[in-house]
Amino acid sequence: MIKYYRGKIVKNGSNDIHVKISKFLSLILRHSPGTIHLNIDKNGWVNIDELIANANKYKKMHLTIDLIKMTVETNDKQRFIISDDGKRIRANQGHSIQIDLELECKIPPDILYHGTADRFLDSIMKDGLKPMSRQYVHLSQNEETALTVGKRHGEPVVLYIMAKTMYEEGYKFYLSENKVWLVDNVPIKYIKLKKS
Ligand code: HQG
Repeated sequence: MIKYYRGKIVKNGSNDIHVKISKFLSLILRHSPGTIHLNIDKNGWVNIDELIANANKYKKMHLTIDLIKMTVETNDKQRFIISDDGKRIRANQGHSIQIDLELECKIPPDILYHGTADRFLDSIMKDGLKPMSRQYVHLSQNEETALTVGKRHGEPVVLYIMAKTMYEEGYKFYLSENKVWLVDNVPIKYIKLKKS
C-alpha cells in the first residue's frame, strides 16, 4: 500500500519522514508531552489516538497510526514501543521527565562503555558521570555504539566503566527494552580512560 505524509509518498524503511517523526516522538515521549497538551502516565505511556489528535491539532502534523507504526518498526535504535493491545506508546529510554519504566535491576557485564566528547572530560574526571538533563546515565554494550553517541557531542571519547565492580559495590543497573544500560551515576573511581 502506498502511504502519504503531507502529500508525499512515504517509502517503507528509514527516511526523512520517519527520522522527523522519531525526533518528534522523542521530544514528546521523553521530555515534553505538555508541548501538545498530552497526558503521560507514571510509566511513560501515552494513548496513541490522543497523541495523533493532539499532534495534528497543536503542531499541524499529519500523523496517522500507520506512520507511527512504521516509525516504531523501522527505528534504528528501537527507541519506542507500542503496548500489546496497540493502544499506547512510550519511549524505551532517554527521558528527562521522571518516569518509572518498571525495569528490573540486572547484573551488568564487567565493562560497559560511555561515549562523550573530549570537552567534557575535565568535568567528568572531577565529578564522575552524572545524568545531566536525563533521568539516568546511559551506557552502551559495545564500543562502536558509544563512539557514535560521543560523536553527537563533538570530538568523541569512549570511557570504560567498571560496571560489574560497581554492581558488586551496590549500584543498581537497569537494561532498557532497546538494550541501553542505565545507572544513576558513575563515580570517577569506576571510570577508565584506557582499556586495561
Ligand atoms: C556528559 C542518545 C560534564 C555526558 C544516545 C554526555 C544515548 C558530563 C552529556 C542517549 C558529566 C549528556 C543519551 C559531567 C556526564 N560533567 N559532562 N560530570 N557527566 N556528562 O545526550 O549519554 O539517539 O544527555 O558524557 O544514544 O550522550 O537520543 O546523554 O556527553 O543512548 O535515542 O553530558 O541519547 O539516544 O548528554 O545520550 P545526553 P548521552 P537517542
